[in-house]
Amino acid sequence: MTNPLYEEFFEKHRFSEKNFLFLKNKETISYKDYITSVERISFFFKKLGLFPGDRVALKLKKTPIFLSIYGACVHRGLIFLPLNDGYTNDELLYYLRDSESKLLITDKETSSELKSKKLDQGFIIETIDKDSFGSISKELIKDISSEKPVSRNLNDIAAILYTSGTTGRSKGAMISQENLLSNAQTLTEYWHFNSEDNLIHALPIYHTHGLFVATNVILLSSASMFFLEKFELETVFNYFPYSTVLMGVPTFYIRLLDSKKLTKKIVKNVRLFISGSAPLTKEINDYFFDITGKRILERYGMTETNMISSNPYKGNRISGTVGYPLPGIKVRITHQDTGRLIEKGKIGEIQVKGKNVFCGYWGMPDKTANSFTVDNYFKTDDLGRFNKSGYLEIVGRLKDLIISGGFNIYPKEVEDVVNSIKGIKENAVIGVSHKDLGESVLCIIVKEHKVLIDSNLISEILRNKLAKYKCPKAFIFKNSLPKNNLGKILKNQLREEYKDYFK
Ligand code: MCA
Ligand code: AMP
Repeated sequence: MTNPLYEEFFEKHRFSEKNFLFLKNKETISYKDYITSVERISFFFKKLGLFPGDRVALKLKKTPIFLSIYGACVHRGLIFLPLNDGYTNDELLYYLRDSESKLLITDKETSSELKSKKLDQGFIIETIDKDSFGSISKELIKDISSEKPVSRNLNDIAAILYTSGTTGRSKGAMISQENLLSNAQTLTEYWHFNSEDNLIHALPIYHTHGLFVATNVILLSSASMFFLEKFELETVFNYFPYSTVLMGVPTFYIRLLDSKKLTKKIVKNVRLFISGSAPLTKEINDYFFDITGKRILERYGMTETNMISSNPYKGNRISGTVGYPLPGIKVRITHQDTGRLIEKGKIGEIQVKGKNVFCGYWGMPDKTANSFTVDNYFKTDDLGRFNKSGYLEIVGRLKDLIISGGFNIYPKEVEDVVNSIKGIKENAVIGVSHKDLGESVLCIIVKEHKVLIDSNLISEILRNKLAKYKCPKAFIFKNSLPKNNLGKILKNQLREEYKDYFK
């Protein structure tokens, strides 16, 4: 094979009239038309002078062209680098500079802003808007003779996905063709995907979940997707009778359960409900089962590892667990301090090894080395244990991380920005239980003496520096923060004190 990922996910659909995407306005995009746009964009990349291995960053709303650019990058051997469309310019520029991206594809507004502030140094900008207008749009209608995909092998990097960290800078996880292909093959088989499937795709496509889990599995199994811009409750209910699978974060299921429309009848044709990215409580899983008669299948993954474990397709799906390690993937539990293997049933750090595990952090060999054990297991920083039946349970995290509606927020990043505001002495950012989002962000602040600053002003400052989902939903002002003898803020104490804040 000359480009295994291209051949398995894209090439085979060249002549297929089957629908790949169903859009909200009743339009459809066939596989054949999709591959045509992939090849046209790939040709455009060639004309721009891009070479295999160059990084192509995207900051775009969720549209079909996003997926065409993904395919075009694989075709041309470029490294696909999708970014949250809600990032501020500060955040965006960090990723562009760190990855030394050659090209940014974004909307006209972002492009004009970067250009007017002369922030477009070191990379080309091309534009595409929600309605498909922009500098790339004319390329989509040009007739080009199709070219063969650039030769690549399984070890070549296909994508970089940034993940934040508890300390320091965000890290670009380098994901190879083999990482993507092996995981998609495993999931397709494990979850019984086939060409008859219609998936409701309501997730963002700049993360592993919506991009690699959902989209890659559909491409591999030649199935179709109802491609929604975002999770819209009413639209999801309208699609249920025509769908076979929903993939979502727990918030999707919480919102579905809040509606009287959720009945056994409406989900009759849906063969599989999958949840991941954040803990699904036993309560929600069991309640969903009571209402629909269908047991949500919970699975576990990470940007660095793709999917690690899953409850079984056939057999017992146990709520409160993330199932068995997927075929071909090794999962072990080790003592969080000594790193030694521990007895079955005891809690320790979850470590993972397999073809699914990424190749390291872009430009950060030390961080990469620190993330692996000597025998090459990836350290997840998640705490878990295997129960008596061999199901994995996630019981906590070693990392100071908040997961809000499936988005990861690292308190350190938010705290640093809050601390940079004049008049703020110190602050602590914590995750607090939230009915809709699972966890939500709360910021506890100590102001300098006699400073006049309120939560509205702080909120406004943060919104210019951080993507909205990272911004605290509430601020609390105190005279001091609880600390231990070494001066470390006692976050557990704060979490306990404010645990009912969003209730
Ligand atoms: C939106 N907002 C949020 C979130 N989403 N705030 C906190 N947490 C969130 N998750 C903010 C918006 O900025 C906005 O702020 C306000 O809430 C409402 O925005 P809206 O767009 O209406 O929100 P929504 O449509 O209700 O979105 C909630 C959502 C969405 C459906 C839960 O966040 C979502 O689709 N999450 C999925 C994330 C995901 O795919 N994660 C996978 C990561 P304002 O009102 O101030 O303007 S990959 C991963 O974790 C691993 C690999 C894995 O295992 O999958
Ligand atoms: P990300 O860095 O966005 O890839 O998020 C990965 C993290 O999400 C994991 O390390 C876990 O902490 C969390 N996660 C993913 N799936 C689940 C799940 N089913 N239950 C609990 N936590 C999960």
